Amino acid sequence: VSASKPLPGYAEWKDADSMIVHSANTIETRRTAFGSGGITPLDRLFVRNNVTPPAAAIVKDPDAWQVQVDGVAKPRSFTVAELKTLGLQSVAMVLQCSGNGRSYFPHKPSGTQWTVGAAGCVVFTGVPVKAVLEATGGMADGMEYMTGTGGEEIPAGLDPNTVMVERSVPLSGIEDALLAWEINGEPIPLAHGGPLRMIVPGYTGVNNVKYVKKLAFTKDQSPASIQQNSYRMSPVGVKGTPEHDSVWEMPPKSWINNPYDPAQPVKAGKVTINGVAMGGMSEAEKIEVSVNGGKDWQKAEFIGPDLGKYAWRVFALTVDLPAGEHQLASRVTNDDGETQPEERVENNRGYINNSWRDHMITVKVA
Ligand code: MSS
Repeated sequence: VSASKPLPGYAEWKDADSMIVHSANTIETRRTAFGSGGITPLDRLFVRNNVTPPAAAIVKDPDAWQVQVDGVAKPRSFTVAELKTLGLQSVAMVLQCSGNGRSYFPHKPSGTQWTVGAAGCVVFTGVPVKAVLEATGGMADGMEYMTGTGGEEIPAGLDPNTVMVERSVPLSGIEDALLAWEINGEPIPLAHGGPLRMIVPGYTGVNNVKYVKKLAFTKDQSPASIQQNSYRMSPVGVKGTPEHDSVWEMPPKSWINNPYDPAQPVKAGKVTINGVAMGGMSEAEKIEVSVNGGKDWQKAEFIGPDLGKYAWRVFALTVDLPAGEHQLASRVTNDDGETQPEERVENNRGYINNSWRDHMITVKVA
């Protein structure tokens, strides 16, 4: 069990034993704590804030929270109570930080050294963005992006572009996007972006703007530094700029969660290996496991309910493991025929690591 700091106040309701607290704004789920039911319990879900979250008072009366909608025929603001009259949809989806798996990059990118636990699978409920568009007379002409602005206060005297959490996604992201007020059936707590969050299923964590106070359809991407320079796939050693691809859609990825606990020796004989597999932008279709470091692969089974293309699925495979050391790996293929690669895509800040080799684990069987 690696060293962990105390949970910060806004997240003190988390299950401390299940979390690795890197800092007050970066809290990861332990690899042993995902469970095998497919949905991540809220008290074990990771937290990542780029800046200090707003005061807890904003979730006291969630229905009163207001969001301004711009870049439409009839711009206006809505309370959450009003949004609740416009439509209802739920989506089970992987919420995963762009930097999940960063600690496996050999060049030691700056940023939180996440292993596998800056991810979870949760159910968001809210109103489809398409219904909000309908209620506002449709998108204004010439818009190319959906831009969400976080509700954090900008400290006086600072250039807002350097601090604000404002993210733009291409219009294709709208299809399944929500303005959500519930997570796993509960009002979204402050830690996860209540009272209202912009949800773009299939896109990395940062594109799911918490405490969203403005939803705008825009010609250009946000001028905020978090859009222009951060979350860009720039080469190692090169600072991100708008010329580099923005971190948006997630690729297929899987990893094994059990057997993993270094404190729990595995007994020789039958062992049930299990983990999670996500397809990214299409359904996880096939999952394979290797018990010899990726030399041979065998098909594992998805277990439990299929919660749709944006969710992850738990997989399991029972094998016979003799005494000795074994390297266990998994690799998923999605419905578009895209297979999780052996190698990561190198990039300066260590985003989107889906290398099966980096996520491989070594178990000692006695
Ligand atoms: N939003 C806001 N408003 N703010 C902040 O800071 N962050 C991001 C998202 N959103 C933020 C937001 C990130 S970055 C992430 S991951 C996510 O969120 C997380 O979530 P949770 O709930 O888990 O905490 Mo990376 O890509």
